[in-house]
Amino acid sequence: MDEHPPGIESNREVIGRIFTTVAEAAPDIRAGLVGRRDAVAEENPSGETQKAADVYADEMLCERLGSLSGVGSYASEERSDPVDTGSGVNVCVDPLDGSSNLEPNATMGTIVAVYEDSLPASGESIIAAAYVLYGPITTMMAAEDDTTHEYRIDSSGVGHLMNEAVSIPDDPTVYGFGGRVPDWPTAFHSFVDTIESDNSMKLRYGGAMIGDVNQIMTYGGIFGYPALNSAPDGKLRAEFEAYPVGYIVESAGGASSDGSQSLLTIDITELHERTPVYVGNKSLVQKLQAAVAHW
Ligand code: P6P
Repeated sequence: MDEHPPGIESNREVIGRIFTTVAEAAPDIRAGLVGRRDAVAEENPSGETQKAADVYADEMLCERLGSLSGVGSYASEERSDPVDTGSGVNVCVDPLDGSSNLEPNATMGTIVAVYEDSLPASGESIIAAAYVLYGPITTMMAAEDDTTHEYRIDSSGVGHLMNEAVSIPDDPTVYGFGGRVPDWPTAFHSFVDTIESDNSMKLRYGGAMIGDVNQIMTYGGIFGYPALNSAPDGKLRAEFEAYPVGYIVESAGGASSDGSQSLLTIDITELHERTPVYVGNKSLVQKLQAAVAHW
């Protein structure tokens, strides 16, 4: 039970409104993908080509989340700086994760993170996170109070509980790692070799973090976008991808790492800062850390 002075909204109430708003937006984002596969002239702050669908989802979520009572700022992968929207928690969004999957009609997602601290916030100030997965059906993993629940989102944007208190399966069976294999550091390559020598493990990599992480949440295993020889910080953004997914996976009994520590304990100084990302079963993340700690 939230104990707070009358009239001062609890974070729980604001988080509930944020999750409901993201669920309600999901069918509209999904419907808006049609006819928005083309690239636009601009690049996002990470230097990546923006698709019309990225801009569409970002503008919708900025308007809907930014207008909520209790949301103090809106930031996204598609914008250089946060938008001041009043007072309260700070919302960071990857509006359309994996938009390069739009042309081949593969999975994509929306990621949302809620921080108490001002931006750029550390992972330790995250108080809630969720991702929407645009797959054969639309689902949402939502985590707060260190617990993750899974919902089916219907065509009206209403969430229906599918899996209460999600727990990653104890016996891992899938793995997937980003980046080009020749660009993997030797120690990481050796770790992947040990994974591949285990005949209970199968490769699952779809090119959109949310689709690949949802494989891990469903079947157990490990996903990573590693530090690369050409990019020691990897590709994924801490504020918009690593912290929220790390929080969701850890709240489901899994582990996250940047190669040496939980993603939630790494500090950032820039809003769009990147970090290596590994998430999955604790046993596999521990083996990963042992393998890459000395490279
Ligand atoms: P690559 C999508 O662009 C993304 O940010 C993540 O969703 C995904 O895990 C990664 O990049 C895929 O990168 O190099 O395999 O195309």
